Amino acid sequence: MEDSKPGDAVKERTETRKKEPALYKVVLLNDDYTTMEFVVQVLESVFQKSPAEAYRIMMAVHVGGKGIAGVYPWEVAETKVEIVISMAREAGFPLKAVTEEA
Ligand code: TYC
Repeated sequence: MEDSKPGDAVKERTETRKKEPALYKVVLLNDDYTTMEFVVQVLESVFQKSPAEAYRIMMAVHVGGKGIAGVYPWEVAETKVEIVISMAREAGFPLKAVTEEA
């Protein structure tokens, strides 16, 4: 059998590629319409943040455009995004949340 042939390197890379990341960030995005109070309430109720930490994260998003609400396994992160979006739409706010690889 020959030592190597085209495709071998690709096959090796495929078999040894890194696993999918286990954890995902839930990222809140800033907007001009969602109230600060609502974002703090979401951070306390959905992400179990203390009032002080919730305020700190909200202000980081307000000033910097985005911020991390928490880091979770994929299904938990996706569910929290859905909860945030549905709470926001229910309250009439355009607040956005997305997941990112941690
Ligand atoms: N920028 C908003 C305001 O001034 C507050 C806000 C903070 C909105 C964080 C969204 O993810 C957000 N009312």
